[in-house]
Amino acid sequence: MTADRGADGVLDTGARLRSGFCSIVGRPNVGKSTLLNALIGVPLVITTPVPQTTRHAVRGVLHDDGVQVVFVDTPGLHKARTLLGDRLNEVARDALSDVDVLAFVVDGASGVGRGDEFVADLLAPHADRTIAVVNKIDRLGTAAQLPALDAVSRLGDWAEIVPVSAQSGDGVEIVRRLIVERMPEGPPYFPPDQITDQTIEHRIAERIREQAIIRMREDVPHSVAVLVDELLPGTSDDVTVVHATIFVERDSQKGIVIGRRGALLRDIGTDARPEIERLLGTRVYLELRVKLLKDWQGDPRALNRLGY
Ligand SMILES: Nc1nc2c(ncn2[C@@H]2O[C@H](COP(=O)(O)OP(=O)(O)O)[C@@H](O)[C@H]2O)c(=O)[nH]1
Ligand SMILES: [Mg+2]
Repeated sequence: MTADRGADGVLDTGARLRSGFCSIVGRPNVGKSTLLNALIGVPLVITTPVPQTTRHAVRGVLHDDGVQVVFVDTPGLHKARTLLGDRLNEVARDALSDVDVLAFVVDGASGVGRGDEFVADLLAPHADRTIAVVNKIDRLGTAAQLPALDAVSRLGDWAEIVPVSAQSGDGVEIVRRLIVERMPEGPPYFPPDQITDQTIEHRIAERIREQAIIRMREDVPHSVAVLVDELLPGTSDDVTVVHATIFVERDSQKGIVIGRRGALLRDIGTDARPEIERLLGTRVYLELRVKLLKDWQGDPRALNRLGY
């Protein structure tokens, strides 16, 4: 990851600055993306109840009084069943090396399981720079917290173990402070007004994908991918026209995403639009279409085209 540290000298104020990288890792659905949003205080990445929602190593930047932390949100580490799954694991594994701190997120409410042990084994060589974050404590009574912390402590020799609720914000400030403390001296990697390396097109596509997958059942969410085709100026200055395509893997899924008389597709657009308008700072005219990209999860060329 150090190879990407290309923005040296962006802000040469002469002051002694500290900066570094912190990867957020764990099995799927433990709350990694929710934690990233809480740590930087901006709803940067989508979070849903569907496992494997995150498909990229998204960087979210915390600017904190002379300290810059570049957080890397990662796909959940899991037993892959598809080529997409393999690539997601690869992305997450790559995020383990060359970072200053690792945040190992565990779902304290559902208990430690084999998925967590699998991740803990990968983290073992980095335990001394790993902060174990026991998440979802809002769903645990006080009495159940201690056993949860104990179970996580038995997974490895972690530098710290912190109970949090990424959703309510409880304990997040403690995690933020522990991470900020560990940042070495270094130049800022991003200008002060930039909070991510994601393009605007990608962020828009993610908002559409979020709205699509929360409406789908079973395996359909995993079959959905979204690309923004183009952003065009509208008829007036305060309107942007967004053309985007929702890809599915099987012909039968087209109808599922479109819904009866297009009702579902309309709902996806209606609910994604406010967030897209906030991102663009204009009103938005959203034109969505649904296309079949047959078996894309197992097709290297299709995966490349979709950016995975
Ligand atoms: N009760 C509770 N739910 C949470 C918390 N953090 C995340 N979640 C939920 O857990 C699910 C997965 O969260 P997400 O951040 O997408 O997990 P990821 O797959 O690890 O990135 C979502 O439905 C979140 O709303 C928490 O602190 N408490
Ligand atoms: Mg995620």
